[in-house]
Amino acid sequence: MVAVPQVRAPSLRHTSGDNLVDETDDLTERARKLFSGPIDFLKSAPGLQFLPDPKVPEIAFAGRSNVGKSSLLNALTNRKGLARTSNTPGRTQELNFFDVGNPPLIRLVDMPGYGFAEAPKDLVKRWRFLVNDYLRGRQVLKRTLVLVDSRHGLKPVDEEIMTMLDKAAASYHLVLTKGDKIKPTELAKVLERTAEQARTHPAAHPTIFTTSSETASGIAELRAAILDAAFA
Ligand SMILES: Nc1nc2c(ncn2[C@@H]2O[C@H](COP(=O)(O)OP(=O)(O)OP(=O)(O)O)[C@@H](O)[C@H]2O)c(=O)[nH]1
Ligand SMILES: [Mg+2]
Repeated sequence: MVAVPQVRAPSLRHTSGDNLVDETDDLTERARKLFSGPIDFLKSAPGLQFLPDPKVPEIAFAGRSNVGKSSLLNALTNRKGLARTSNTPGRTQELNFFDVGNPPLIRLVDMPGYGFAEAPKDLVKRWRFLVNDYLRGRQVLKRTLVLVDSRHGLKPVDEEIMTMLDKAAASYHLVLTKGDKIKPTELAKVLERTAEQARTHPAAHPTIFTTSSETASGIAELRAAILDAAFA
């Protein structure tokens, strides 16, 4: 077993004259600050043997191909081209690690999508094993974000990965993506239905996020949840 050093959230206390002043205790504000600081691509891992040292809390982005994982990572970090996005499913092919903070306080992990039928079968299998093994076995993984296209809601392949995470007791947030693509009334219905379905999954966090990487709706809230999960 690898010993994981204790990592603390950045202290936002600073001295003003001789006084120690609390700048803010607000999680959203702390998350905003952290995510507007240095964020760097660390490495791509095509296999488990290439993972970085497990010394920093990690948050993973999982979900079907083209659901918007890389776009969400870019929106959260306010950097357009940090993670590579594409209209063509299958853009992200390895586990990509991004350091938030310098020295890093949190690592974001962009992953290949699952359920991508057009890719060669052995490639899909390899991605699936890599993603599943990482999600099930990574000790510093503090939370997984399971992204779901808000236009479609949960598909059988989403439920499959949720069940896999349930069995591994690996806690996850469902995140409805591309909220700008449907009407708010529709989005509310999908959210309600998804929450109902999530209740049967023990590792699903009760809070479900609705986001848009286009309009940045829901992004500040998700940043706060990431910071919270990383240091819970
Ligand atoms: N309108 C809108 N489009 C989005 C949003 N998020 C992603 N997209 C688009 O959806 C497509 C796929 O986005 P990606 O971020 O590459 O999706 P991915 O899940 O990383 O895909 P893979 O790496 O192939 O698994 C791109 O054309 C994005 O511009 C969103 O919130 N709103
Ligand atoms: Mg991607």
